Amino acid sequence: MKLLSAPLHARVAAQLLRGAAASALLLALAATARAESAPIVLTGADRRPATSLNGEWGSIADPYFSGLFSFHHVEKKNGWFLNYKAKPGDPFPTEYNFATAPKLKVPGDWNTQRESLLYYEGPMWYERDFTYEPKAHTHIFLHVGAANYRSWFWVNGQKVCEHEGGFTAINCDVTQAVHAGANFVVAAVDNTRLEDGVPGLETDWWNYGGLTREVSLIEVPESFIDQYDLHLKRGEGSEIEGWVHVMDGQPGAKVEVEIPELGAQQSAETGSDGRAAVHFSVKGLERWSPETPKLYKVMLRAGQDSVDELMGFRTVEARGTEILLNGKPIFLRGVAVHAEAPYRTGRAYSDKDAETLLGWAREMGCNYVRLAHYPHDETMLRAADRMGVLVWSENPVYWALGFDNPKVLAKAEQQLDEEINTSRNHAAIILWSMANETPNNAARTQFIETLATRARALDATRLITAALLVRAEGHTKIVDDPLGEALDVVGVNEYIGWYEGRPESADTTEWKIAYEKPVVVSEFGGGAKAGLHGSENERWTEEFQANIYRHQLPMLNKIPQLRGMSPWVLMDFRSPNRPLAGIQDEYNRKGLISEQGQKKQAFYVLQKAYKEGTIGKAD
Ligand code: GCB
Repeated sequence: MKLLSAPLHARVAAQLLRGAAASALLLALAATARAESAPIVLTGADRRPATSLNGEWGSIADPYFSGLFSFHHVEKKNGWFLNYKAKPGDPFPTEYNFATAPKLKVPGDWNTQRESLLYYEGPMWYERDFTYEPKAHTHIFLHVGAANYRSWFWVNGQKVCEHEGGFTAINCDVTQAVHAGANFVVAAVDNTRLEDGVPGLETDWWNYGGLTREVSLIEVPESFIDQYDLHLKRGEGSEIEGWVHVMDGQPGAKVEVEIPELGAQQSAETGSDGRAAVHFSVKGLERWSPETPKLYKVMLRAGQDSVDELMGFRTVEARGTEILLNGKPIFLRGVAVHAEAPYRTGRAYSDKDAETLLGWAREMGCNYVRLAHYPHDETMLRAADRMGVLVWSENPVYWALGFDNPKVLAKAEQQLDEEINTSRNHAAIILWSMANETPNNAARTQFIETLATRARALDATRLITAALLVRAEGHTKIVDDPLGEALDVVGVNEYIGWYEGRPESADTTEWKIAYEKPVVVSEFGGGAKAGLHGSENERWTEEFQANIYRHQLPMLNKIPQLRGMSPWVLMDFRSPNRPLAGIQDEYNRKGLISEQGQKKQAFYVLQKAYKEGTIGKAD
């Protein structure tokens, strides 16, 4: 864990800077004494009081990377973040000005905010002014829900941190950079796809760039709770266990956990690693489940710091070919969901987006969603907790990556750590997915096994999965990818009736699955343009898509270890891989609902099966 204390000279520089106008001299001083540090994970950041920095930010597209390169290669002389406002007497003309530059809304991708940016891939510079009154003896974090894909941040010209990965939160310590009074923050966000990125060069979704999730300042005491993990212990009883970590505290610091509604209170002390182990029994606990998504207020305290959480308690485990929720077998009636905003398109970020998407899933009879193909935001996970929808959460290891490149593994590990450490207190999440549809070779298997081992070490309370490809021998589908060994639940993607064969081919398909483990068919489906009608033999009609579902469901029902499914996909979503004019128009049309909310016939086929319990073993 990285210590947050900045070197003394940085603290002095920051004090000098507090309240001072941003002059070139001070900025240069700040640049040499900058307190740049790696971002940290803050569990439950959204539960803390915050100063919002959402709203309109000045924005400058930088397709030639001039702003970044001038920072990195020209001795910090002319970086766009340093003199963003022209001043009389400047020795050179300032050819940009954030104050008069076009605005972009934060949160939000840039692609859907300005027509000229729909296909833009490259760096975008963002700037926003804010006033602030820092309190003494605090840490101030710049909290960025997500910035796709790489990002760099400066406060008052002082670099505070950088980050890679487009779907996990960033918390930069800006304590040394923020002054009392007027301040400004500059962010450079670059969505250039990278060969050694995670994900890599090709995905089947739009590469939405920008500050796609909420941005705020979070102030915490000097010593504070950064991460915690509280969960119900597996078994019959009602024992809550876990830990609370205190950053920058002394060993032996007192930590308290209280659940007022259960009259439960527990104290513990931190060890030399800053962690306090917690273990206590509660009486009268109502377990969280899709039928009873009970959430409790949980108060965490350490010294001056406190966090008020809202948490559900449940257990999940795999036994033989069963998935047990609270000790009882469950069938996952699901659907896959992209973080695509309903009605307006673009990257989803709001409560309303989450409630619309999960509301549709609920309406269809789902108790589960596969949140594809990357970690979704806190609003989605909070909504899933509240609405009682079980979640498969996924690391963006997608299709072919540089599996033999240790740099790529390090990036995947970092994103996995951030995902688990941020989201581990959501009762809704039951599955951590390591990857989607990866090629079966030794380097890939080792790469993902490494991730699975890491995920288990971080969180032994959930199940590990991945969506595997299937191979075929005649009419038989074979699931024997060696990666299955490393999984608790085997995810299987197949597209019978769409990419292969006819919908009726499903009737004669047999399945051979090498693993006596629960199987979730994590994808199947086909495309249809909402409102396009015709015969069930005509591709792209709603009838064709519905027919795929009518033949898939009885076939899937014959797989003995089938414990769930999440057909592809709840709603149509933008993808540059889908250019067919008049039909796709750069949308993947496998949605059961269009991006404008029109339900297609297949929605009702699946709804009927889910509601009447004709699919899977009843739970
Ligand atoms: C898949 C991928 C998913 C695609 C889908 C499709 O197998 O996992 O990301 O969007 O197929 O529509 O082809």
